[in-house]
Amino acid sequence: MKTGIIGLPQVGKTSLFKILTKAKLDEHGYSNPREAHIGVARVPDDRLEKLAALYSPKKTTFAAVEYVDVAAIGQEALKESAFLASLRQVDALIHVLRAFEDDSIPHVGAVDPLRDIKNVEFDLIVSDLGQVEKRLERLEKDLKKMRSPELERENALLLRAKECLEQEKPLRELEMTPEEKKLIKGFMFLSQKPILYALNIGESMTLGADLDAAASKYKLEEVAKRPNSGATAICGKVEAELAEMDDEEAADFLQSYGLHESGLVRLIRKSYELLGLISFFTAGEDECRAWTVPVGSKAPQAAGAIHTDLEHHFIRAETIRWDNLLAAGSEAAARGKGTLRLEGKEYIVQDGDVLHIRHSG
Ligand SMILES: Nc1nc2c(ncn2[C@@H]2O[C@H](COP(=O)(O)OP(=O)(O)OP(=O)(O)O)[C@@H](O)[C@H]2O)c(=O)[nH]1
Ligand SMILES: [Mg+2]
Repeated sequence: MKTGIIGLPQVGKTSLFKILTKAKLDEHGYSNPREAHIGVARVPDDRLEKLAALYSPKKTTFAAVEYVDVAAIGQEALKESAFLASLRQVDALIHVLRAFEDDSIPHVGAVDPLRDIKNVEFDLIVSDLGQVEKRLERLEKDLKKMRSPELERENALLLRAKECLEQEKPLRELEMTPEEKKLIKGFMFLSQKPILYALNIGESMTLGADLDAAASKYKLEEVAKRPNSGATAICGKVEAELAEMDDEEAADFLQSYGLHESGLVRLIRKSYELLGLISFFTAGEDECRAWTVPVGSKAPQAAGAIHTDLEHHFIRAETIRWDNLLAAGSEAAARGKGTLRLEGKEYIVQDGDVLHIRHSG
């Protein structure tokens, strides 16, 4: 799963990328400002940590999200094929928004995240519209030569997409059936990707409260409620300092700002939710591990995330919710209490399930 970090120039994209992925980018990394940086962040999960405390495994493996940091967005950048290519391949976007005051760092006018959202959204829409129009022209020619139901379906759908874009609405707001989504998947439209707006706010002594209030202060509540959209706030400056500290220091530091957790934890979790992903766990003495599957996955599909053989030879899944397992203290005790149960091929895996796959392979 890949998430692209986008935004206007100098809003803090690369700073956020570095703290998310703990990447050490040397100055050479910037020699080509259009080059995308790619890194991995683990998805924080205290449920997994608690399971690991119960099993004391040799290894604990967290789920991971990949982040891509691209150059500042704009009409010009979106005409570059390398820039477009690195952006098209992502599954979701984080749009970093300038909300901090700092006269030494230039910005297009005063701090106004809602205006920036509209401008960047417009750029994404224009890029998609160009692509739709090009394909429609081609389809028109092809349909003159030969009518096929397949081409006609595509044509009708792209006409709807065009209408949506012409109303300056992103494709993530266009209602589509699963078949239609499949039909246009190949275009990798930018405005169709789920988006998380991340306000990069300034430092303050009341940071905890400021982070909570940021979305409403900058009037993002409405845009965050739209389909496949969300909003969160971080303070890049404080997160950068946190990233340099050990756990104990970091905990003290967070407390001094009135914070329970790093804003980063919230941001990673939100981007995971936005993608419609859930975690299930496998737990044992060798390894405790979090696995990622889309919401609504059935047990064999979850088994397949571990290993394709497990999907093919799936028989049943011993299933228990993570907190029930912790409450019971062991699988044997949970079986005795009846909280550990056997589920079949039609079982829809729930976020937080601990699974033990029984297979015939
Ligand atoms: N005051 C303040 N400065 C910040 C913050 N985040 C980033 N900056 C500064 O803003 C400048 C740009 O930061 P980057 O992270 O490189 O921004 P970017 O969006 O990647 O910039 P481009 O890739 O050039 O568009 C740097 O000088 C940062 O130190 C913040 O939260 N507060
Ligand atoms: Mg950058």
